[in-house]
Amino acid sequence: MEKILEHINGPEDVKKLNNKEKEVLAEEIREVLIQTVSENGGHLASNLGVVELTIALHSVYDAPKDKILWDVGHQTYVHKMLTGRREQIETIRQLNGLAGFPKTSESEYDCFNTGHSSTSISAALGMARARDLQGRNEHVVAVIGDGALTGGMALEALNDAGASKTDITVILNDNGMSISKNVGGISLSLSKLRTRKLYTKSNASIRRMVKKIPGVGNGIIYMVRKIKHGIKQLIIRNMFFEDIGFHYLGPVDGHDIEKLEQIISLSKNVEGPVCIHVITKKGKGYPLAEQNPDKFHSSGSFNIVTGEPKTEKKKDYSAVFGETLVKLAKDDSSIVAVTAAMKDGTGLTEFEKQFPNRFFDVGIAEQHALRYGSRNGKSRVKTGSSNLFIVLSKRI
Ligand SMILES: Cc1ncc(C[n+]2csc(CCOP(=O)(O)OP(=O)(O)O)c2C)c(N)n1
Repeated sequence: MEKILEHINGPEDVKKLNNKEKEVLAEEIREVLIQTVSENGGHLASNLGVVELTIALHSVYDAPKDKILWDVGHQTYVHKMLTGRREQIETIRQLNGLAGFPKTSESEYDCFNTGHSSTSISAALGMARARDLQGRNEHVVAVIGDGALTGGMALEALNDAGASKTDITVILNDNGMSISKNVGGISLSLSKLRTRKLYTKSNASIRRMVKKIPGVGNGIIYMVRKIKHGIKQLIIRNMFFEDIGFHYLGPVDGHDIEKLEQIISLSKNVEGPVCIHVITKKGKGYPLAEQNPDKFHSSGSFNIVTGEPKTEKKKDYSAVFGETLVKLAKDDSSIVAVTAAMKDGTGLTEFEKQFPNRFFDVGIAEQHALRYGSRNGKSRVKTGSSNLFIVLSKRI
Protein backbone atom coordinates (compact mmCIF):
# COMPACT_ATOMS: atom_id res chain seq x y z
CA MET A 1 0.00 0.00 0.00
CA GLU A 2 1.21 3.49 -0.82
CA LYS A 3 2.40 5.46 2.12
CA ILE A 4 1.24 8.95 2.93
CA LEU A 5 4.82 9.93 3.70
CA GLU A 6 5.78 9.22 0.08
CA HIS A 7 3.63 12.17 -0.96
CA ILE A 8 5.04 14.64 1.51
CA ASN A 9 7.38 16.95 -0.34
CA GLY A 10 6.91 19.97 1.86
CA PRO A 11 4.68 21.44 4.57
CA GLU A 12 1.99 22.27 2.00
CA ASP A 13 1.41 18.52 1.60
CA VAL A 14 1.08 18.08 5.37
CA LYS A 15 -1.52 20.86 5.48
CA LYS A 16 -3.69 19.00 2.95
CA LEU A 17 -4.11 15.96 5.19
CA ASN A 18 -7.03 15.38 7.53
CA ASN A 19 -6.51 14.35 11.14
CA LYS A 20 -6.76 10.64 10.57
CA GLU A 21 -4.21 10.85 7.76
CA LYS A 22 -1.88 12.87 9.97
CA GLU A 23 -2.06 10.15 12.60
CA VAL A 24 -1.15 7.54 10.00
CA LEU A 25 1.66 9.81 8.82
CA ALA A 26 2.97 9.98 12.39
CA GLU A 27 3.20 6.19 12.54
CA GLU A 28 4.94 6.02 9.16
CA ILE A 29 7.43 8.63 10.32
CA ARG A 30 8.14 6.62 13.47
CA GLU A 31 8.92 3.53 11.40
CA VAL A 32 11.39 5.47 9.28
CA LEU A 33 12.98 7.06 12.35
CA ILE A 34 13.53 3.72 14.06
CA GLN A 35 14.84 2.11 10.90
CA THR A 36 17.17 4.99 10.03
CA VAL A 37 18.63 5.53 13.48
CA SER A 38 19.07 1.78 14.01
CA GLU A 39 21.41 1.92 11.01
CA ASN A 40 23.06 5.33 11.23
CA GLY A 41 22.91 6.00 14.94
CA GLY A 42 21.50 9.30 16.17
CA HIS A 43 19.00 10.92 18.48
CA LEU A 44 16.09 8.51 18.37
CA ALA A 45 14.17 9.12 21.60
CA SER A 46 13.96 12.91 21.24
CA ASN A 47 12.72 12.62 17.66
CA LEU A 48 10.12 9.98 18.48
CA GLY A 49 8.80 12.40 21.09
CA VAL A 50 8.17 15.28 18.68
CA VAL A 51 6.52 13.53 15.75
CA GLU A 52 3.02 14.89 16.38
CA LEU A 53 4.33 18.27 17.50
CA THR A 54 6.31 18.67 14.28
CA ILE A 55 3.30 17.68 12.16
CA ALA A 56 1.16 20.19 14.05
CA LEU A 57 3.74 22.97 13.71
CA HIS A 58 3.99 22.49 9.97
CA SER A 59 0.21 22.30 9.71
CA VAL A 60 -0.39 25.59 11.49
CA TYR A 61 2.62 27.73 10.65
CA ASP A 62 3.68 28.84 7.26
CA ALA A 63 7.37 27.94 7.13
CA PRO A 64 9.79 29.03 5.80
CA LYS A 65 8.13 32.45 6.03
CA ASP A 66 7.34 31.72 9.67
CA LYS A 67 10.51 30.86 11.56
CA ILE A 68 10.68 27.66 13.62
CA LEU A 69 13.84 27.39 15.70
CA TRP A 70 14.68 24.08 17.34
CA ASP A 71 16.73 24.24 20.51
CA VAL A 72 19.81 22.01 20.46
CA GLY A 73 18.50 20.81 17.10
CA HIS A 74 18.93 17.09 17.75
CA GLN A 75 15.18 16.59 17.38
CA THR A 76 14.83 17.87 13.78
CA TYR A 77 14.79 14.59 11.87
CA VAL A 78 10.99 14.75 11.57
CA HIS A 79 11.17 18.42 10.57
CA LYS A 80 13.65 17.45 7.87
CA MET A 81 11.36 14.70 6.58
CA LEU A 82 8.45 17.13 6.31
CA THR A 83 10.42 19.91 4.64
CA GLY A 84 11.55 18.37 1.38
CA ARG A 85 14.30 16.08 2.71
CA ARG A 86 12.28 12.89 3.10
CA GLU A 87 14.22 11.02 0.42
CA GLN A 88 17.59 11.91 1.92
CA ILE A 89 16.73 11.00 5.48
CA GLU A 90 18.59 7.70 5.24
CA THR A 91 21.79 9.70 4.64
CA ILE A 92 21.49 11.54 7.95
CA ARG A 93 24.79 11.84 9.83
CA GLN A 94 26.65 10.17 6.98
CA LEU A 95 29.46 11.71 4.95
CA ASN A 96 27.86 14.13 2.44
CA GLY A 97 24.43 13.29 3.85
CA LEU A 98 21.96 15.32 5.83
CA ALA A 99 23.27 16.90 9.00
CA GLY A 100 21.99 15.60 12.33
CA PHE A 101 21.15 19.17 13.34
CA PRO A 102 19.50 22.12 11.58
CA LYS A 103 21.75 23.63 8.96
CA THR A 104 20.89 26.84 7.16
CA SER A 105 22.94 25.85 4.12
CA GLU A 106 20.93 22.63 3.82
CA SER A 107 17.44 24.05 3.66
CA GLU A 108 15.55 27.33 3.81
CA TYR A 109 13.39 25.66 6.48
CA ASP A 110 16.38 25.54 8.85
CA CYS A 111 16.61 29.12 9.99
CA PHE A 112 19.26 28.69 12.66
CA ASN A 113 22.36 26.50 13.04
CA THR A 114 22.46 24.73 16.36
CA GLY A 115 24.05 21.92 18.34
CA HIS A 116 24.61 23.59 21.65
CA SER A 117 21.71 23.85 24.01
CA SER A 118 19.58 26.73 25.28
CA THR A 119 20.12 29.22 22.45
CA SER A 120 16.78 29.15 20.62
CA ILE A 121 14.85 31.78 22.58
CA SER A 122 17.66 34.33 22.25
CA ALA A 123 17.88 33.75 18.51
CA ALA A 124 14.10 33.85 18.14
CA LEU A 125 13.80 37.08 20.08
CA GLY A 126 16.45 38.68 17.89
CA MET A 127 14.57 37.56 14.77
CA ALA A 128 11.28 38.82 16.19
CA ARG A 129 12.74 42.23 16.97
CA ALA A 130 14.29 42.47 13.50
CA ARG A 131 10.91 41.54 12.03
CA ASP A 132 9.21 44.33 13.99
CA LEU A 133 11.80 46.90 12.97
CA GLN A 134 11.39 45.90 9.34
CA GLY A 135 7.61 45.97 9.53
CA ARG A 136 6.96 42.32 8.71
CA ASN A 137 4.52 39.99 10.40
CA GLU A 138 5.81 36.43 10.30
CA HIS A 139 5.58 34.23 13.38
CA VAL A 140 8.74 33.35 15.24
CA VAL A 141 8.69 30.18 17.28
CA ALA A 142 11.32 28.63 19.53
CA VAL A 143 10.83 24.95 20.38
CA ILE A 144 12.76 24.18 23.53
CA GLY A 145 12.96 21.10 25.75
CA ASP A 146 12.60 21.19 29.52
CA GLY A 147 16.26 20.14 29.68
CA ALA A 148 17.44 23.01 27.51
CA LEU A 149 15.32 25.36 29.60
CA THR A 150 17.68 24.75 32.53
CA GLY A 151 20.46 26.56 30.65
CA GLY A 152 21.33 30.09 31.69
CA MET A 153 21.01 31.53 28.22
CA ALA A 154 17.44 30.28 27.92
CA LEU A 155 16.57 31.95 31.20
CA GLU A 156 18.30 35.17 30.17
CA ALA A 157 16.26 35.14 26.98
CA LEU A 158 12.99 34.44 28.81
CA ASN A 159 13.75 37.34 31.11
CA ASP A 160 14.28 39.67 28.16
CA ALA A 161 11.38 38.31 26.07
CA GLY A 162 8.91 38.41 28.94
CA ALA A 163 9.30 42.13 29.39
CA SER A 164 9.52 42.88 25.68
CA LYS A 165 5.88 42.71 24.60
CA THR A 166 7.29 41.26 21.36
CA ASP A 167 5.24 38.63 19.53
CA ILE A 168 7.22 35.47 20.05
CA THR A 169 6.12 31.93 20.83
CA VAL A 170 8.07 29.55 23.03
CA ILE A 171 6.94 25.96 22.73
CA LEU A 172 8.10 24.08 25.78
CA ASN A 173 8.54 20.43 24.85
CA ASP A 174 8.34 18.95 28.32
CA ASN A 175 9.17 15.26 28.59
CA GLY A 176 10.65 15.42 32.08
CA MET A 177 13.97 14.34 30.67
CA SER A 178 17.19 16.03 29.77
CA ILE A 179 19.56 13.24 28.65
CA SER A 180 19.00 11.74 32.07
CA LYS A 181 16.12 12.76 34.29
CA ASN A 182 15.83 16.52 34.30
CA VAL A 183 16.89 18.43 37.42
CA GLY A 184 16.30 21.76 39.13
CA GLY A 185 13.61 23.97 40.55
CA ILE A 186 11.97 24.86 37.25
CA SER A 187 11.73 21.20 36.39
CA LEU A 188 10.08 20.57 39.77
CA SER A 189 7.60 23.35 39.14
CA LEU A 190 6.77 21.96 35.70
CA SER A 191 6.16 18.49 37.06
CA LYS A 192 3.78 19.88 39.67
CA LEU A 193 1.92 21.58 36.90
CA ARG A 194 1.41 18.38 34.99
CA THR A 195 -0.49 16.82 37.83
CA ARG A 196 -2.29 19.92 39.09
CA LYS A 197 -6.00 20.21 38.80
CA LEU A 198 -6.89 22.15 35.72
CA TYR A 199 -7.69 25.74 36.34
CA THR A 200 -9.72 27.47 33.70
CA LYS A 201 -9.17 31.08 33.05
CA SER A 202 -12.21 33.28 32.97
CA ASN A 203 -13.37 34.48 29.60
CA ALA A 204 -12.45 37.98 30.73
CA SER A 205 -8.81 37.06 31.10
CA ILE A 206 -8.79 35.20 27.81
CA ARG A 207 -10.35 38.27 26.26
CA ARG A 208 -7.49 40.37 27.58
CA MET A 209 -5.02 37.93 26.08
CA VAL A 210 -6.22 37.87 22.51
CA LYS A 211 -5.67 40.63 20.05
CA LYS A 212 -8.23 43.33 20.15
CA ILE A 213 -9.02 43.05 16.50
CA PRO A 214 -12.79 43.23 16.05
CA GLY A 215 -14.14 39.87 15.03
CA VAL A 216 -10.91 37.97 15.60
CA GLY A 217 -11.02 38.28 19.39
CA ASN A 218 -14.58 37.07 19.65
CA GLY A 219 -13.90 34.19 17.31
CA ILE A 220 -11.04 33.11 19.52
CA ILE A 221 -13.10 33.31 22.68
CA TYR A 222 -15.70 31.15 20.99
CA MET A 223 -12.97 28.73 19.99
CA VAL A 224 -11.57 28.60 23.52
CA ARG A 225 -15.02 27.84 24.90
CA LYS A 226 -15.43 25.09 22.36
CA ILE A 227 -12.05 23.66 23.26
CA LYS A 228 -12.88 23.83 26.96
CA HIS A 229 -16.07 21.91 26.55
CA GLY A 230 -14.99 19.57 23.80
CA ILE A 231 -11.63 18.30 24.91
CA LYS A 232 -11.22 19.23 28.53
CA GLN A 233 -8.31 21.49 28.25
CA LEU A 234 -6.15 23.68 28.70
CA ILE A 235 -5.82 27.07 30.15
CA ILE A 236 -4.41 27.04 33.62
CA ARG A 237 -2.08 29.28 35.51
CA ASN A 238 1.64 29.01 35.53
CA MET A 239 3.10 31.52 37.89
CA PHE A 240 6.62 31.27 36.56
CA PHE A 241 5.84 32.15 32.96
CA GLU A 242 3.00 34.51 33.70
CA ASP A 243 4.88 36.46 36.34
CA ILE A 244 7.74 37.16 33.97
CA GLY A 245 5.41 38.44 31.25
CA PHE A 246 4.44 35.44 29.15
CA HIS A 247 0.95 34.31 28.32
CA TYR A 248 0.94 30.66 29.28
CA LEU A 249 -1.15 28.09 27.38
CA GLY A 250 -1.29 24.48 28.40
CA PRO A 251 -0.37 21.92 29.35
CA VAL A 252 -1.45 20.10 26.24
CA ASP A 253 -0.97 16.48 25.20
CA GLY A 254 1.93 16.55 22.76
CA HIS A 255 0.79 13.40 21.01
CA ASP A 256 -2.67 14.67 20.10
CA ILE A 257 -2.30 16.45 16.78
CA GLU A 258 -5.78 17.96 16.85
CA LYS A 259 -5.33 19.52 20.29
CA LEU A 260 -1.88 20.74 19.40
CA GLU A 261 -3.16 22.43 16.27
CA GLN A 262 -5.96 24.07 18.22
CA ILE A 263 -3.74 25.52 20.89
CA ILE A 264 -1.06 26.66 18.43
CA SER A 265 -3.72 28.32 16.26
CA LEU A 266 -5.11 30.01 19.33
CA SER A 267 -1.67 31.29 20.31
CA LYS A 268 -1.26 32.98 16.94
CA ASN A 269 -3.87 35.48 18.02
CA VAL A 270 -2.38 36.27 21.37
CA GLU A 271 -0.37 39.47 21.56
CA GLY A 272 3.10 39.49 23.10
CA PRO A 273 5.24 36.58 24.29
CA VAL A 274 3.44 33.25 24.60
CA CYS A 275 4.56 29.96 26.10
CA ILE A 276 2.77 26.77 25.05
CA HIS A 277 3.48 23.94 27.44
CA VAL A 278 3.45 20.63 25.56
CA ILE A 279 3.75 17.33 27.40
CA THR A 280 5.50 14.64 25.40
CA LYS A 281 6.95 11.21 26.00
CA LYS A 282 10.56 10.75 25.10
CA GLY A 283 10.91 7.64 22.91
CA LYS A 284 7.17 7.55 22.15
CA GLY A 285 6.08 4.55 20.11
CA TYR A 286 9.21 2.41 20.52
CA PRO A 287 8.86 0.62 23.86
CA LEU A 288 12.60 0.08 24.31
CA ALA A 289 13.20 3.83 23.97
CA GLU A 290 10.22 4.72 26.16
CA GLN A 291 11.69 2.52 28.90
CA ASN A 292 15.27 3.73 28.41
CA PRO A 293 15.02 7.25 27.04
CA ASP A 294 18.54 8.09 28.21
CA LYS A 295 20.08 5.11 26.41
CA PHE A 296 18.25 6.10 23.23
CA HIS A 297 18.88 9.81 23.59
CA SER A 298 21.85 9.34 21.31
CA SER A 299 23.05 5.95 20.24
CA GLY A 300 25.10 4.18 17.65
CA SER A 301 23.50 1.64 15.31
CA PHE A 302 21.44 -0.97 17.13
CA ASN A 303 19.32 -4.08 16.68
CA ILE A 304 15.66 -3.00 16.50
CA VAL A 305 14.34 -6.11 18.24
CA THR A 306 16.74 -6.21 21.18
CA GLY A 307 17.86 -2.57 21.31
CA GLU A 308 21.43 -3.79 21.71
CA PRO A 309 24.27 -1.98 19.91
CA LYS A 310 25.36 -3.55 16.63
CA THR A 311 28.98 -2.87 17.39
CA GLU A 312 30.47 -3.14 20.82
CA LYS A 313 31.30 0.22 22.33
CA LYS A 314 35.02 0.68 22.85
CA LYS A 315 36.20 1.97 26.16
CA ASP A 316 36.62 5.69 25.69
CA TYR A 317 38.26 8.51 27.59
CA SER A 318 35.15 9.24 29.67
CA ALA A 319 34.83 5.59 30.73
CA VAL A 320 38.46 5.47 31.85
CA PHE A 321 38.02 8.79 33.61
CA GLY A 322 34.87 7.59 35.40
CA GLU A 323 36.45 4.35 36.57
CA THR A 324 39.57 6.12 37.79
CA LEU A 325 37.56 8.73 39.60
CA VAL A 326 35.56 6.09 41.46
CA LYS A 327 38.82 4.44 42.54
CA LEU A 328 40.28 7.73 43.77
CA ALA A 329 37.07 8.80 45.47
CA LYS A 330 37.02 5.64 47.58
CA ASP A 331 40.21 6.79 49.30
CA ASP A 332 39.59 10.53 49.24
CA SER A 333 36.29 11.66 50.62
CA SER A 334 36.96 15.23 49.54
CA ILE A 335 36.46 14.35 45.86
CA VAL A 336 33.12 15.39 44.44
CA ALA A 337 31.90 15.42 40.85
CA VAL A 338 29.88 18.05 39.05
CA THR A 339 28.23 17.59 35.66
CA ALA A 340 26.14 19.82 33.45
CA ALA A 341 23.43 17.30 32.50
CA MET A 342 25.97 14.92 31.00
CA LYS A 343 26.24 12.18 33.60
CA ASP A 344 26.58 9.32 31.13
CA GLY A 345 28.55 11.24 28.53
CA THR A 346 31.17 12.23 31.07
CA GLY A 347 31.46 8.75 32.57
CA LEU A 348 29.97 9.67 35.95
CA THR A 349 27.08 7.18 36.14
CA GLU A 350 28.95 4.81 38.45
CA PHE A 351 30.26 7.68 40.55
CA GLU A 352 26.69 8.84 41.22
CA LYS A 353 25.67 5.30 42.21
CA GLN A 354 28.53 4.92 44.66
CA PHE A 355 28.65 8.48 46.01
CA PRO A 356 25.22 10.01 45.59
CA ASN A 357 25.95 12.75 48.12
CA ARG A 358 29.09 13.80 46.34
CA PHE A 359 27.58 13.95 42.86
CA PHE A 360 25.98 17.12 41.47
CA ASP A 361 24.04 17.38 38.23
CA VAL A 362 23.45 21.12 37.89
CA GLY A 363 21.42 21.01 34.67
CA ILE A 364 22.60 22.30 31.29
CA ALA A 365 24.45 25.07 33.06
CA GLU A 366 28.13 24.86 32.28
CA GLN A 367 29.06 28.34 33.41
CA HIS A 368 27.24 27.80 36.68
CA ALA A 369 28.98 24.42 37.07
CA LEU A 370 32.37 26.02 36.58
CA ARG A 371 31.79 28.44 39.43
CA TYR A 372 31.49 25.50 41.81
CA GLY A 373 35.24 25.34 41.66
CA SER A 374 35.95 28.99 42.11
CA ARG A 375 36.70 29.40 45.77
CA ASN A 376 37.51 26.22 47.54
CA GLY A 377 40.10 23.73 46.66
CA LYS A 378 41.74 22.97 43.36
CA SER A 379 39.53 22.13 40.49
CA ARG A 380 40.30 20.06 37.43
CA VAL A 381 38.14 20.89 34.51
CA LYS A 382 37.70 19.17 31.20
CA THR A 383 35.51 20.77 28.59
CA GLY A 384 34.45 19.13 25.37
CA SER A 385 32.27 20.26 22.51
CA SER A 386 29.11 19.90 24.48
CA ASN A 387 30.05 18.27 27.72
CA LEU A 388 31.84 19.15 30.86
CA PHE A 389 32.75 17.68 34.14
CA ILE A 390 34.47 19.08 37.11
CA VAL A 391 36.12 17.19 39.85
CA LEU A 392 36.83 19.10 42.97
CA SER A 393 39.55 17.85 45.20
CA LYS A 394 38.02 19.63 48.14
CA ARG A 395 34.50 19.34 49.22
CA ILE A 396 32.51 22.47 48.31
C1 LIG B 1 25.53 23.61 26.24
C2 LIG B 1 25.22 22.16 26.07
N1 LIG B 1 25.40 21.29 27.10
C3 LIG B 1 25.09 19.98 26.94
C4 LIG B 1 24.62 19.51 25.75
C5 LIG B 1 24.34 18.03 25.58
N2 LIG B 1 22.91 17.80 25.40
C6 LIG B 1 22.35 17.61 24.20
S1 LIG B 1 20.73 17.35 24.26
C7 LIG B 1 20.72 17.47 25.94
C8 LIG B 1 19.43 17.27 26.70
C9 LIG B 1 18.35 18.11 26.14
O1 LIG B 1 17.15 17.87 26.83
P1 LIG B 1 15.83 18.55 26.32
O2 LIG B 1 16.11 19.95 25.94
O3 LIG B 1 14.78 18.34 27.35
O4 LIG B 1 15.48 17.78 25.00
P2 LIG B 1 14.96 16.28 24.79
O5 LIG B 1 16.12 15.55 24.18
O6 LIG B 1 14.56 15.72 26.13
O7 LIG B 1 13.83 16.38 23.86
C10 LIG B 1 21.99 17.71 26.44
C11 LIG B 1 22.34 17.84 27.86
C12 LIG B 1 24.45 20.46 24.70
N3 LIG B 1 23.96 20.12 23.50
N4 LIG B 1 24.75 21.76 24.88
